[in-house]
Amino acid sequence: MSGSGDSILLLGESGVGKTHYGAQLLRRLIKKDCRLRMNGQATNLEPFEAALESLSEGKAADHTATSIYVDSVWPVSQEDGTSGQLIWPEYGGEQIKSMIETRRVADAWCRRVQQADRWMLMIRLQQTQLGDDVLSRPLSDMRRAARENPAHQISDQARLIELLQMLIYVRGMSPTGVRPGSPQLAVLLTCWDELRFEGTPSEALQVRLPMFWAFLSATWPAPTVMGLSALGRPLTPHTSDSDYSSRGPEQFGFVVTPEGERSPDLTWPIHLLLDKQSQQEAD
Ligand SMILES: Nc1nc2c(ncn2[C@@H]2O[C@H](COP(=O)(O)OP(=O)(O)O)[C@@H](O)[C@H]2O)c(=O)[nH]1
Ligand SMILES: [Mg+2]
Repeated sequence: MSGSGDSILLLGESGVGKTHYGAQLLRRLIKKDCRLRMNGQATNLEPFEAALESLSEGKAADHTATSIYVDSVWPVSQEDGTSGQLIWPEYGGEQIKSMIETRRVADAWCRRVQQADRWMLMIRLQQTQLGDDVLSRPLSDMRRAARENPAHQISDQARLIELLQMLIYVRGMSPTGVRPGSPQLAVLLTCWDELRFEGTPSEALQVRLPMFWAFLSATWPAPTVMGLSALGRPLTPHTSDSDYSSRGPEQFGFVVTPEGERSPDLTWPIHLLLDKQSQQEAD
């Protein structure tokens, strides 16, 4: 970890779990029993306060307002004593959606993309749908659908590829693959608890989003794919889960490592991303 700001570009459409992960991560950092721990005074915690409070009551938090973008600055250290500042953003995920839909990257986002050397893309597989093809929908059906003329929508896989391609362009990366100096990318499959998938996270991605996986692995050699369940189980905003509030939110949530093992250490994906970057700098 370098001494300067270790900013992570957190990418995720709305509803993938960015806010809840931020709140759970913050609590783990403060509790200091994970690989990464808070080492000083964090600033700009306001965006996470409501979520922290709701989780303590065993409830899910409300949705983040669209226009918000706030960087929280968290001074963190690792077990080996290295320290740095983690810059963790909080924003309404609709900003990413409109980026894809309008194919325009706002100036502020261009700067973030150019400056951050670590990108973390959060995908909630339950929220994505595979487009129909001849296997899932016979051609006779397709012909009927064409007559009915439903509005054309690009598939979720194509949207994610489009997003990465836009970021690669803004960053000035070679579209044919990662070179030294290119940002590290980790894909986090969120709400893993609702997936009920037995294999590793990259297997889940290959099964559920094969075209996106093909693009990802052609662009980033050996991309890091992890699973995340920030909450550990579903919560609702209005009914309190009494077990959750009595045991405390820090007892819940887990990460699935690229090898498919579960770990309660929610700081693991950040640790891995920071470590990969330092390895690349050392090479
Ligand atoms: N089952 C389950 N639900 C989650 C988890 N993390 C977040 N959620 C739910 O996913 C929804 C969106 O989460 P949120 O953090 O607001 O997403 P954001 O829009 O990306 O910030 C909320 O209803 C949460 O209760 C999780 O680990 N497991
Ligand atoms: Mg949010």
